[in-house]
Amino acid sequence: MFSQNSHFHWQGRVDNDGGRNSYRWHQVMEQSTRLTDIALLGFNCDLGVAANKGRVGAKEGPDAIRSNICSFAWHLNHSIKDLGNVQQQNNLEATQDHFAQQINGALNSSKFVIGLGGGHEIALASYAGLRNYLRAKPKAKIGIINFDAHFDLRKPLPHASSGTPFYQIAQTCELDCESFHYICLGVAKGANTQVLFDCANSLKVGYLLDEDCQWNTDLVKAKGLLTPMLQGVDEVYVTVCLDAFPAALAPGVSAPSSLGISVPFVIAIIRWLCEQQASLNFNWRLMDIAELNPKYDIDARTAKLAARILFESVHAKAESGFDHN
Ligand SMILES: [Mn+2]
Repeated sequence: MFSQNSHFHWQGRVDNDGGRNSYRWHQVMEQSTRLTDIALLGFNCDLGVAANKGRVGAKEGPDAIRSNICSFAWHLNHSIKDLGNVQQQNNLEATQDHFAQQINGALNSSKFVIGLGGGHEIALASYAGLRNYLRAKPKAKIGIINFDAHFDLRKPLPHASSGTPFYQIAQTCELDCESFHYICLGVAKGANTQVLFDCANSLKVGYLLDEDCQWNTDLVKAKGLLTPMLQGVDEVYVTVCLDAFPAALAPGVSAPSSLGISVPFVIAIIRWLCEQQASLNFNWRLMDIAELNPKYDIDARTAKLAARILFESVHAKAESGFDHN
């Protein structure tokens, strides 16, 4: 059935010059299910990428991210664990269901959970995991922030894929009589048909084009777009599709972008998001990083970028505190 234990061996450089102050990620990573502040969970799946006619290989993404964060310096006084990988089955829905269950469990045993993709079909599973976790708070509204070149709002016709998760979430919201709160930052006009823009508009999706996610001045626009959504939701789920970044920085993805969005833009928004949790009264406890395809990576550039985004997100959360409203 599903393999859950990661075979991954956390190892790397060891400096013996400062006790805990010389620690790196591999030295603090726990591989247990005990309560921790932070948890990692891998999604070894690219069935959605294959169904979307993308180049497959993203199922090897989670361990490539781990390999590249192993020797990052650990500056925090918090606990972190690795819950291993949910393995791909021959059926996309079954793999997503299992990942959703594991995310639900991870949210019960950690305050901040990061999913490591895997294709962007991870988003449907992450959202379902968070929704199930929040079952005790049935009225909790979830807002989604997606850094992505693509809306991923295709209809699952004939199949669900890595291009359909947010349409599927919108359908779930409709069935549950909930409103759909979704903002996509980094949309490449040439990579999304007019049908997808029309769909985004009819679902009241907020978005910025890639050309508007480049500079410090663009942060003002992004914050202006995000603030009303954040004021109206209780929970935020953040998903980073690595194809949002330029191919020079992120060649190892299923569908590379030429222009892409800027890395400092994304890090600045993540930090700002953490700072806003208390004043705008929402919780951010779940994120994922999707679409790393090591097969097409060059010198582990994309995996290093994913590791940096993971590092920055954990630091930003730690600075704002892991406790929730
Ligand atoms: Mn995507």
